[in-house]
Amino acid sequence: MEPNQPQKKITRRTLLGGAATAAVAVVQTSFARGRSAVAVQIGIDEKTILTEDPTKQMGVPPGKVGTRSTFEKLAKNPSDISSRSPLQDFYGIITPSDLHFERHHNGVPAIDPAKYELTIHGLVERPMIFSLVDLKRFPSVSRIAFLECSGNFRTGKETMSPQEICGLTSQSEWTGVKLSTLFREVGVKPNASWFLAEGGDAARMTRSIPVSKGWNDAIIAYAQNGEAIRPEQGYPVRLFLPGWEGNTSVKWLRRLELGDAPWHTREETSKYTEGIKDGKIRQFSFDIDARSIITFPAYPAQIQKGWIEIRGLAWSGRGKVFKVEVTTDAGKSWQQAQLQEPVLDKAHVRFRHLWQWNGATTEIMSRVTDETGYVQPTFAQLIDARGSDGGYHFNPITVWQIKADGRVFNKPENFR
Ligand SMILES: Nc1nc2c(c(=O)[nH]1)N[C@H]1C(S)=C(S)[C@@H](COP(=O)(O)O)O[C@H]1N2
Ligand SMILES: [Mo]
Repeated sequence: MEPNQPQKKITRRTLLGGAATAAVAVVQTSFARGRSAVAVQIGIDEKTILTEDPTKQMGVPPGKVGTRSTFEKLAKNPSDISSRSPLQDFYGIITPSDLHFERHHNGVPAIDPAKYELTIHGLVERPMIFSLVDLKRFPSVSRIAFLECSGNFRTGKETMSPQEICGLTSQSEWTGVKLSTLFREVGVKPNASWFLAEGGDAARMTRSIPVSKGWNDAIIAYAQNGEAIRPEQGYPVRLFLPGWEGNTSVKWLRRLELGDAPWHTREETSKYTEGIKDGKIRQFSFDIDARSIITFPAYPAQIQKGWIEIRGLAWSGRGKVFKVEVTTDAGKSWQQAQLQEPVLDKAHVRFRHLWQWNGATTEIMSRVTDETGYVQPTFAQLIDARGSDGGYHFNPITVWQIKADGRVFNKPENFR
């Protein structure tokens, strides 16, 4: 139920009506029980059993794995190369693992964990090969952090949900061994300033990473939200670089090579650079800039007059979210939203703001400031700074238009 909808009144008539329905249900019990169990197990629409009173029939016994209610139609809406998290359907800050966005350059490889190997070589004292068992013997670390693709922006039409606009960001609790632990194990040489991370997929995706990030907070991750990393997220092992553009978190990680200069791989020349003014481009733009988006009310929601809890997500790759401001009058005035604890470093944070909608058309938006003082820009400011090409690292304020009938639409005002 949306927060501004009136509650259904309980009358004597409704109570009596309920009792009468129950009597009918008793007669159908054994038939209904069979139907109910089958419905859940084969995943058919539970509406077929909705006429029954669930307190009058045996429920379905425990299963090998839990299931999402078939009433919840959550989907990642995949294309050939990516799938996007339905941000508008989430609560709290953790992305359910099966709804984590996916981006693969050449599909998901099948890797046997028993045969898995991670090679570390180059400018090191002791080149080594680690099995998965080896990696799990080291002291482990867990941290909640987001992962976002640097190409996480779409606009162009009114009928776009948060998922379509910026669903290439998700958040998990990642567990693994600190890369600094492995660096000490192999004895990284003092003159090593970069390392190459290589994936074991058909794309053999490779990125050059400054060694300082490896010493600082890089994780060789083998678990996600309490279980082994999913194949889509890099099973059995991925590199995880908190706060950095998603493509540096190389999945299906099989090799790290220490060196004294970047490799200028395919992913660093033909891709993952962005235009700045005067025909110049930025390369190695690792940090994810601060961003926020209102996820409710947002397309395709329709609201009613009265109190609304505006809700959304905010994050920064450079540290903690400092504040989120919300406007409900198309930018004339801004008010500070409440941040829901925990406010974690390089993590999605949930914000909320109470608003009484009077039924007039308006525009609502959110704007984040991170702890470095960086303020989320408007689309016009970004275009101004970069030239006409949007490219990667495009994190503008999202504008939602509220129509008189309460329907909410993306405002693609700025589309080039
Ligand atoms: N080996 C390998 N690693 C990869 C990729 C890939 O195609 N192959 N895609 C990258 C990109 S572009 C992103 S945004 C993230 C996506 O991670 P996810 O699919 O777990 O969300 O993984 C990165 N790591
Ligand atoms: Mo990406």
